Amino acid sequence: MNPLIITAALVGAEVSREDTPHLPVTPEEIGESAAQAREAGASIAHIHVRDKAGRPSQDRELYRQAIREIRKRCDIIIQVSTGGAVGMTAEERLQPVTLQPEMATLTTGTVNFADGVFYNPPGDIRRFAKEMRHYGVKPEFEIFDVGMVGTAKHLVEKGWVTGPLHFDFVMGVPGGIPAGGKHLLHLIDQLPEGSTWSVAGIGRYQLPMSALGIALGGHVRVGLEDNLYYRKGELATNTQLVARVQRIASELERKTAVPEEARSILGLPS
Ligand code: KMH
Ligand code: ZN
Repeated sequence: MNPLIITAALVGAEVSREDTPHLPVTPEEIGESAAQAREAGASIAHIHVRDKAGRPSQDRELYRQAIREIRKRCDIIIQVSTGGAVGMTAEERLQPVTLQPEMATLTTGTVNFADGVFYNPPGDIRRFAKEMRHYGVKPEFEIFDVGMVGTAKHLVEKGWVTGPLHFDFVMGVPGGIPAGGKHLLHLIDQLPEGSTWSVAGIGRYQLPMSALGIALGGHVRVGLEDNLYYRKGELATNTQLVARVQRIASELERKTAVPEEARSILGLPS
């Protein structure tokens, strides 16, 4: 089997320091958390940034600082969010793409997101795809429900996204596809030949979906963006969540990819 790519979703937009003291918030903390996740076995850091008050932000300068802090410390693949937080405009969300990170997320559909709506109309999706192509950024299709895979394939048919395709299935967001084995198999079944995929289970589904992802030959995303707990009632750190996936993979005799191997698997320049 391919080496396992572990993505560390370090920060997100929905959780706060009130929820957990372990959340990295400043660019330095994000850099440090990425370096520790890399040590523990992660090869991609999926990042959001926060402003001085700890609120979610898509500010280009904050991303520039966070990327600098990560790069000072390690060679992990940096994947910026273009999802940002519910309610942000397309202009706001696109800012970090102009910094030409190696990867960025691209959600290919609108979905209810707990009490909000994560709004991604067709015109915005095309615009995001074209901007990523313009800046040479590889999209990770961020799939919250089945129909989004079809829209991603449409972008490829139209030539707006080219190259090896990578999908991340985010499962268990209230409003999106539930987390579970049969749903995961159905999603995998929709993918174009040769695609790579990873799975991110939300909350208590993070652990079982990770185990499934490893066993099925896919890749895995964990981190505080998606889940705050190591086990019921016990808050986790990003490092602990990554290290656990690395240990499970090792028990299943699946090697973990270092960033250079992950670049090769994903078709990124080394
Ligand atoms: N915060 C969510 C509304 C992404 O990073 O691209 C969207 C999200 C997806 O987190
Ligand atoms: Zn995110």
